[in-house]
Amino acid sequence: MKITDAKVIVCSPGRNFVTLKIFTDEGIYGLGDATLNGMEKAVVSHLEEYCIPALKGKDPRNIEDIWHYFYKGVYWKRGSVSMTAVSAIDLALWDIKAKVLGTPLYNMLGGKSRNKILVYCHANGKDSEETIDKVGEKIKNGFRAVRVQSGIPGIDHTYGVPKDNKPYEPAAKGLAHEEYWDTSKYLNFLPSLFRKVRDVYGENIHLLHDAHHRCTPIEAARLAKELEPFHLFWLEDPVSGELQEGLRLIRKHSTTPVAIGEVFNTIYDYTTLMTEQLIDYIRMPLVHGGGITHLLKVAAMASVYHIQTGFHGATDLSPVNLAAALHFNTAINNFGIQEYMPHQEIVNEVFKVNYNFTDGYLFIDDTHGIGVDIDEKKAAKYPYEKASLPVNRKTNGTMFYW
Ligand code: GCO
Ligand code: MG
Repeated sequence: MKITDAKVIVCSPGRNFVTLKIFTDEGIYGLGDATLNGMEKAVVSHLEEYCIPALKGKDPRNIEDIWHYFYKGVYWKRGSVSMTAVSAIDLALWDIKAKVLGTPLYNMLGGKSRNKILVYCHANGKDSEETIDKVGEKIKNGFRAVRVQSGIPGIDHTYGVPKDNKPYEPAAKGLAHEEYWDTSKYLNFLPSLFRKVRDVYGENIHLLHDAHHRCTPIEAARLAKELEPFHLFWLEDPVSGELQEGLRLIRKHSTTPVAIGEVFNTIYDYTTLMTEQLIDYIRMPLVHGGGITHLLKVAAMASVYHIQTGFHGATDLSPVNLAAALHFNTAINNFGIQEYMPHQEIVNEVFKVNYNFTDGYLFIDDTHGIGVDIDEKKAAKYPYEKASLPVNRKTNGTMFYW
């Protein structure tokens, strides 16, 4: 069996998606997600200029070898652009292999460890009151785990909260706009928000929160400690992703579980965090973390330390990634939770999906392969539109983490 060609499909049904389609001489093709929010064209060019020419003629069944060809074989390795490209290739190859063997992907990964995938959704409001109402709506819609983000008194615009009443979407059209941030206002506000949420809804719902990389280690330690009485399922990205040592200080002070890694790309970003048992959940998604091939290794190493998966699943990861993640989550033993930010309806015009949400869980059907298809004619109706993530400054103008 041979790879005859591959192409990159860029479309923007409400937001940008990059999809890799790999063709074989047996007429079977595979799909991979290659979306890197706000940096889409960098991945497109990496795939088109460097990866696709090298893929042609290779046997798509040799996934491990092809993975290492584009990882070990490449001198300038790692980094989000090249790892997103590697991930897309990997997903497409697993899709092809499962289609050739006539089975849903989870069967190739060890079969079913569970029948349904626990997910968490996002609730956000402009202030505590609205946020608490939104948590209630999510519980009513069947969710058993809710990420809680709220506008903060004295800060104009907060991560995770839309300006209008639309669903939250991280990137906005055009160039990056600037936001302003005040950590002390955030730290003073957040524990009181969670106290109110627990007072209203009790302990019978999982609560999560994303600090989105904005605390110093000691601030993060304070936050994790003060949130401890409210029993979070996890506190996400309490310190910026690149500062692994920062997690030590949080652990010293608190038992609030920690999730990290949506901006990580390889197992090497995790080794210290795992061996020192500094985290509880792996956030690195298939689409940016080397696909199935690499995440199988990350999950296996994590399992040794009783660390579970909780993959990133924002709207900027396409349905191809989400479906692949559901197969992965179905199969591995140390699955924890999956983030689920439902795509807008218009996305389902372009992507035919094989999962559905019922009562707090996502279910994946038995379509062979990853099970998602793309309608290229429909995709062509929605051409790429430049969009960017915001940049963030402290209120005194200093550049900060977004
Ligand atoms: C999350 C994330 C997202 C990211 C977004 C960036 O936990 O879901 O932090 O909201 O900010 O995916 O593109
Ligand atoms: Mg996050």
